[in-house]
Amino acid sequence: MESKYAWETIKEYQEIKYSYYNGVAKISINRPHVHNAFTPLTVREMSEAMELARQDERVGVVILTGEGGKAFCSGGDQSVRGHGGYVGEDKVPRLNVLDLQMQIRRIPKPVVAMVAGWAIGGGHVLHVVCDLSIAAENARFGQTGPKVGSFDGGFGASYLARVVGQKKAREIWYLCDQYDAQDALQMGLVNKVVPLEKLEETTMEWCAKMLEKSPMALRMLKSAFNAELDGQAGIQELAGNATLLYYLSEEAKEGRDAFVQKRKPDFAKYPKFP
Ligand code: S0N
Repeated sequence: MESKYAWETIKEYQEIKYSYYNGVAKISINRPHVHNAFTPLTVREMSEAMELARQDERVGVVILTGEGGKAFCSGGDQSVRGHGGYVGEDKVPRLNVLDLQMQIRRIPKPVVAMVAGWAIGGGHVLHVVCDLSIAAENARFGQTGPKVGSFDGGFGASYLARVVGQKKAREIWYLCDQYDAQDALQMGLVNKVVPLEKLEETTMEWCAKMLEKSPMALRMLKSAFNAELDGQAGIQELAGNATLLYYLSEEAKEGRDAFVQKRKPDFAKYPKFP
């Protein structure tokens, strides 16, 4: 489907597209012939693009999606699944999608899954770990692990259970059924369902709303939502943001300046809030 937005290609990749428009970075899996199943290379490219989006100061929101309108992502490419992971040109088996999941959670900007068609297996987990999911009416969701000899006991199980509840998450994994967009909306698995032809427009409208908001407030909220679930690693992320804010203060700069100027710091002038 033609986009009405003038997406600028930031970098050419083999298995994904990475583009930018108006504060939004779009990472799109470009393997529609296999419903956007991922190989180690797909994941490596997505990972690099996610890092580029993180470092790009123009980017406030990231969209994760798949090309073709028939699939968001159908998980790991079963044709290259080898002994201990997915095998790329270097013949090394990898489960590198787990690192990408962490990146999606850690990037201090909202990540929106724009889901048309299949979001299945490891592809389903990718949308689950995104901050928000907007689905087209043709979207279909599900896990296939126990059917095809795999499982994701990390975010794919525990975070899914936080999103839809324990009973529903167990049903999704144990039965390997497929759920339509309305089912997904009802169980809180997606934020909104729209006709396919409105998917990109609605996603961009949601992005525009977030881009109007305070980036620091969104950043703090994302790390706060994560902290509640991620234990010590979550606290580290939230605390890192607290340090960032403290570094911006005159009080913290006084400590730095005093050290550089080889004098005693004067912290007395800073307020001691009740
Ligand atoms: C999505 C399904 C239900 C769509 O069915 P439909 O519409 O009948 O289309 P098909 O004819 O089946 O598919 C069209 C073509 O696309 C190929 N294809 C589809 N999915 C894949 C895939 N995942 N890998 C390779 N090829 C795929 C079809 O073969 C077909 O090709 P042609 O036309 O040549 O015949 C249906 O396609 C389906 O069920 N797909 C498989 C879904 C699946 O089981 N995915 C894998 C699930 N497992 C994972 O994702 C692993 C999870 C994971 O990655 C992970 C988790 C935790 C820890 C580590 C890992 C890790 O492994 O990295």
